[in-house]
Amino acid sequence: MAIKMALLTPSDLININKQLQEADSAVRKVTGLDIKDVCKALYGTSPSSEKVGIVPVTSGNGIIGNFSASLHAISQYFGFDSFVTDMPDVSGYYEAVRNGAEVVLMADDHTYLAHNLKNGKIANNQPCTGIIYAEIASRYLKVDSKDVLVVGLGKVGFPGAAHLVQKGFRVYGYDPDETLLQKTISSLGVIPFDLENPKKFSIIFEATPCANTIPEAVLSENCVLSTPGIPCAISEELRKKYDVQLVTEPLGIGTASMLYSVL
Ligand code: NAI
Ligand code: 2YC
Ligand code: MG
Repeated sequence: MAIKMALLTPSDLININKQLQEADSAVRKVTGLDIKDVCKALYGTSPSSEKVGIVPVTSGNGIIGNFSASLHAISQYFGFDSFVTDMPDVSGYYEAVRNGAEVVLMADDHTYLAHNLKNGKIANNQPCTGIIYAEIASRYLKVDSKDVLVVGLGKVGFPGAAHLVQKGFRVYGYDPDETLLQKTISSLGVIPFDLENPKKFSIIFEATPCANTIPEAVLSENCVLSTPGIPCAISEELRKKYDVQLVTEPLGIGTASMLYSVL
């Protein structure tokens, strides 16, 4: 059975530095912190030019254009000393270690990891992404309620929902996959969100590979939508109509979360 894999495309990653700067200013507007501060608050760590070796991987759908170059730009943006190996795969891994990498960054079609060779810590992009986007949403300065809506309860959404429960929010969740919804209700105590009698939220966290997953009825004026999902969960037209504070970025925020979590 062909698993529908949500893979990045080179066009998602065009001008990653500009995308990172725009995302950083959105995070600052919503939380008063920049992405680095949010990572420091989450993990209690700060980089000091650790050497990061980025290894391209040819398995499965193969190397994605701009992916390694984006990881390099992202690592530098967050204060790491990164390099991309000339060789991919096993040879690239050997090259990274021989050239002094303290942390290795690499991804096949299923797992994107950061591994700190010095302290043994290892991070997976999916939970790290869910947690940091949930954390950003939870720090909305103008929020006046403990209610939060989570749309999409998969490999990124479920860890994000768990993080919000741990932070003491009243988490409403929705996913068309009944098994995932039931698992989230029983294991996290998440309240199933009923699309038939919707309510408005000021904090929404979405993690799906689909567009138009946020019904207009749940949007409140100036609400936060924090979403790693590709494509974007709401149209620009709907975003404008409610002046939604949109926090979204294709790879860098999740990567920062991974790197800070292994220091
Ligand atoms: P997943 O497939 O594990 O989970 C997605 C979930 O969304 C599924 O449970 C599915 O039932 C649900 N869903 C689909 N349509 C929905 C709808 N209309 N309403 C509510 N839920 C709906 O995928 P995963 O790994 O959690 O990734 C989610 C998205 O995040 C993907 O688009 C992926 O490319 C993206 N992503 C982005 C990253 C970033 O840094 N921006 C990093 C990692 C993933
Ligand atoms: O260029 C390469 O080294 C490729 N093997 C990279 C494959 C990454 C596949 N994963 C993804 O596109 C998504 C991203 C959102 C990050 C995590 N999964
Ligand atoms: Mg990201």
